[in-house]
Amino acid sequence: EQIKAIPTKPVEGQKTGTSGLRKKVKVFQQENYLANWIQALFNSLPLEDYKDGVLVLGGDGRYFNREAAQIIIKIAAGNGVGKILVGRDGLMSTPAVSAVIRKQKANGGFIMSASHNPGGPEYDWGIKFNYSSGQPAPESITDKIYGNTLSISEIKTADIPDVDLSSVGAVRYGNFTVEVVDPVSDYLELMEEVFDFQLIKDLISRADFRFSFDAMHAVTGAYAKPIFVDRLGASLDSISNGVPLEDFGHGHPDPNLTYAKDLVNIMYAKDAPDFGAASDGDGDRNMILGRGFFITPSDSVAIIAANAQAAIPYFKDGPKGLARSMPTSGALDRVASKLNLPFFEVPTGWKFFGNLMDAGRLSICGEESFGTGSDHIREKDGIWAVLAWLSIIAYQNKDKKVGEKLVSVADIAKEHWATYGRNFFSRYDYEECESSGANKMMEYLRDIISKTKQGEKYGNYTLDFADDFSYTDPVDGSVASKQGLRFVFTDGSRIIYRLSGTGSAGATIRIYIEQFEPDGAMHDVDAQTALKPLIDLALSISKLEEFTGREKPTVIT
Ligand code: VG1
Ligand code: CO
Repeated sequence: EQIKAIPTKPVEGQKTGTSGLRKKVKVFQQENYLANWIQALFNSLPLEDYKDGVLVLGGDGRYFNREAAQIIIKIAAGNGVGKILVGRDGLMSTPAVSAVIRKQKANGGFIMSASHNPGGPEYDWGIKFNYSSGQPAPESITDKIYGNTLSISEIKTADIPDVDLSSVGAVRYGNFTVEVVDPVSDYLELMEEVFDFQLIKDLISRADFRFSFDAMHAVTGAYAKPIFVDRLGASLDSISNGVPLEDFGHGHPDPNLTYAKDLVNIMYAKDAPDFGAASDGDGDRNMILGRGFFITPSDSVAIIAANAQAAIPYFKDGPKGLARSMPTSGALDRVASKLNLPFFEVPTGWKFFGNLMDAGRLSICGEESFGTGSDHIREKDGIWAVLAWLSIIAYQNKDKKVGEKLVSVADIAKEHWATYGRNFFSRYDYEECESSGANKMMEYLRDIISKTKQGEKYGNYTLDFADDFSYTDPVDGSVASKQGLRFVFTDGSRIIYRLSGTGSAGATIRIYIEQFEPDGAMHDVDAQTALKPLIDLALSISKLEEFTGREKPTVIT
C-alpha cells in the first residue's frame, strides 16, 4: 500500500480527560481533528509498540464511528501497524476490547466511544486508547499525546479503500491486514472461564425467577442476546432496547435512576421481575436493581467482594486485594478488613487500578459511578457485574425447591448491612454548569480547606481533616494530585467535591456524601432521608447555589 504524508496544523484543546478525548461530534468533524490526535498518539508511542504490531479497534455504535473507523484504520496502516482487529460493524464494548487485547496479545487498542454521554450529530463523540495489558493509557502517555497535538505537522496515512466492516474476515493490503472479528466470541469465552455458567443457567431457567436487562440501545445490545438468551437461556423479551443505535434511541446511555427510567419503571412496577440490570454506551458500567430495590454501586462492589469466593469460580482461592475510587463509599473497606485483604483507595477513573492488578495485588474493585470489575481484564465491565450478581443469587438459591421463597436481591443487601453495617451514600450531579461559577466554587472550597483545623464543628459534625486528594501509585511511584476536595468528619462521614473530567460542555460538579450507620434498626431508612443533614451541610459549605445559580441537581444517585 502507498503511504501519504498529509500536512496539518495543531488544534487547541485535545487534552484527554478522565477517560479519553470527548468532544461534540461537530468538533471531531473538523478537518484533521481526529487524524491529528491519532497521529499524535503514534508519535507518542515507542516504535516497537506498534510497528508490524497488532491493534484492536472497537466502538459503541454511536454516530460518527463509521467515518472515524476508516480514518483510524488508514492512519494505523500509514504508521506501519501490521494488523488491526476490528469488531464487526465497528462494534466492540470497552471491556471486550480489553479482553481481546489480552487474549490476542495485541499491542493496544482504540475504543470509539463517549461512554455514557449521549450520541448523534448534535451530541458527543470520543476516543480512548488502551495499552497492551488492556488498560487505559496512563497519564504519562496521554500527556505526551497532548504535547504532540500542539506541534503536529503531518499525518501519515495509507492510500487504501474504505474497508467493509459488515462481515467477518480479513483483507490484506501489502504488509497491512484488516481483520473484521466477531465482537462477542473472545469476550464470551472469557466470561465462561470466570463464571459457572451452569449455575447461572439453572437460576435463569427457574419458573420462579424473572430477569430483565436494558441495553439502552447501546453496545451491550450486541452482547445481551448471545450471552443471556442464547447461552444462559433467558427469554428474548427479557432484553429491552437491545439494538445498538447511533443516537441510542434519543437516550442518554447512562445506567442510573434518572437516565435508565425504562428499567426503573419495570423494576418498581407491581409485577416486577426479580432482577434487573442496565449497561451504558460502551458497556463498562452497570446498574443493579432488585424488585423495587436499588443497589447503590458502592454496595454492589462490596457485596460482590464478600460473596465472590463462594459463588464465582475465578475467585475460588479468594480475591488478592480490593480497591475503590476515593469518592466510592467505605462499604468495601469493611469487607477488606473482615476478609483480611490488602486494600487500596485510588483517584476516580479506571486507569489507576491497572498497575495494582498487573502487580498481582488487586482482584476486585469498583467506583460509585456504576463501574465494577476485576482483574480478568483491565476495564470496568458491565456484563461481568451482571453475571457476578446472577452468580451470587444463584448460589444462595441453588437448593431452593420451586414454591420455596427465593433469597432476593434486597435480602442479599440487607444481610450484608446486618453483617458489616450500612454506608449510606449519595451523589448529586450538577451537569453543564457555567464553567466560571463552578471553578470559583472549587477555588472557594480550596481556600476554606487551607484554613480548616481538626476539631472544628460543622453543625453536628466534627472535622477530622479536609484536603485535596492526592495519590501515589504504590507500584510505579507516579503521583496524581488535585483528585477531589474532601471533608472527613470524626464519625467517618465524608463530603467530597469534584469537577467531572468526562463532559463536553461547561462544567459538571459532583458532590459525594457518605455516612456510616452501624445500627441495624436504621438500615431501612431511605438514603436521602438518612443523609439529609450532611447534604444540607455540603450545599451550605460550598455555597453552591450562590456560585452556580442551581437550586437542584440534575441527577441524584
Ligand atoms: C466519570 C466517573 C468515573 C468514571 C468515568 C469514566 O468520570 O465519575 O468514576 O471512571 O466517568 O466512565 P468524571 O470525571 O466525569 O467524574 V465511562 O463509563 O465514561 O468510561
Ligand atoms: Co462507559
